[in-house]
Amino acid sequence: MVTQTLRSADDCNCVAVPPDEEAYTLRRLDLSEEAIDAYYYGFSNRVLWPLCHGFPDLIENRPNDFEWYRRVNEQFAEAVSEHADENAIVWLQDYHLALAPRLIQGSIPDSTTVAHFWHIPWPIPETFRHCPAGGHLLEGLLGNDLLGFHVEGYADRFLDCVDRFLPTADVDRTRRTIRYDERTTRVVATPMGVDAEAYDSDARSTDRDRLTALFEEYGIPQGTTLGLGLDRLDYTKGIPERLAALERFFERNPGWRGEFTFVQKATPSRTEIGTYQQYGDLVRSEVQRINRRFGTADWRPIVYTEDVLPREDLCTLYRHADAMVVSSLVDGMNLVAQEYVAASVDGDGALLLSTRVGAHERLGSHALTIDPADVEGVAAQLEYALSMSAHERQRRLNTLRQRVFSGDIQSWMATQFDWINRVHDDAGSSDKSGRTRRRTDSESDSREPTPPV
Ligand code: ADQ
Repeated sequence: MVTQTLRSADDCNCVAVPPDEEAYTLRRLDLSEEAIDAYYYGFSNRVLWPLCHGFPDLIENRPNDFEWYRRVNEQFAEAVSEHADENAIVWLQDYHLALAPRLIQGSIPDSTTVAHFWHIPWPIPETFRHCPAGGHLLEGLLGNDLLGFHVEGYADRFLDCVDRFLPTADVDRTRRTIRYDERTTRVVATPMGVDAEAYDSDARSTDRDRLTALFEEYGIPQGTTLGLGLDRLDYTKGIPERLAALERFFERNPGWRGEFTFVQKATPSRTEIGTYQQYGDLVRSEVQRINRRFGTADWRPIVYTEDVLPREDLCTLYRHADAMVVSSLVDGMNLVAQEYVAASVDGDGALLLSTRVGAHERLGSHALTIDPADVEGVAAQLEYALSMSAHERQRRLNTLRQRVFSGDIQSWMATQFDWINRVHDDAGSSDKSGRTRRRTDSESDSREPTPPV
């Protein structure tokens, strides 16, 4: 939760951050264990996460979870209303706060703008109908003046769901606006990028000796060709599918045994939830099985680690990985793919990228596209990646790097705030009950913010 005009209070729940710069004030909200279990591990991650990623079978609709989700959203909304002054901008992040926008609008000055960025996909109506309290969720989100998604497809699906499940809403698909309960919400697609300059410069300052040390630490033969996967341990990331493709790759290419090592860095996530525990168990046992099948006394095909990696190590691996595999089954955007490209400063990497991630819209034409469910196809693309000429690697990466740099995190912020300012100005030209003041030609709808590249 970020508000533009935060007053610092002396109560102990406010803290200036980052500690050495004190750029803004963070207000912490206390949540009980029960609230965290039901709100975070419950409705957010047992209902909304699987729903939005198109896994309705994984939805666990436990009693009281939605009620806690509502209560915690109220808690956030109350906290915001204590800080949101006239003309403030409230910028909400993600699926944990779907009810907050409407609650906030009811308790802040009319001149305040409420915007929200939804970091994960939005499902098709046939999936959304499985959402418990789906109508409340849509109503909550239509408390926003601006609602952002990574890609146009998610924005369009949101409009589809509103159209279908809130019959009294007036959906304008051309302008991507929704008029509901005397309020207008503008829906936009603004793909998120990474801090490309920072990954570039951090990768440039890595030391080849660090790679040698990492190889030693993880028992990787020096000089081996390196593949890389880096993900949260989440069932959307397609890790077992990636492992199956690696197994097929080593079956098809005995010559690569001992010569190619795949490092899979996985970060345990939401481990309170059974589905995640089972997923972690499956990934670990598949790694062991494949390593038993192909490994030798001095070489393992897959080096699996759940270690927390310092940024220097992360950048070392990104820079020196000959192939990075992003095989998500569904992924709102996927920042890892963009970080890899930004850190590939020598122009000799290769990115295998699932067609099912938001980042594919920006990078798909020059990455090596994969369907994560097609084991044979992914194995073949990996063969291709490892046999690509230096010229082709460089040519593909040049374009990928241009796109990652021109659509970086700074440009995403600028685009978000262009839109926020625009809806703020539009709201100024009509009061919140919808009475529109006459606008001059220069304020017309042609004022589109610069689209992200
Ligand atoms: P995530 O699902 O978490 O994000 P992703 O976009 O790849 O997925 O971002 C993960 C981030 O965590 C990356 O910045 C990565 O570098 C970092 N990370 C992961 N493991 C790490 C480790 N061991 N050490 C250091 N850093 C690590 C959600 C959505 C995505 C969407 C983002 C942003 O699921 O689709 O792209 O939000 O909107």
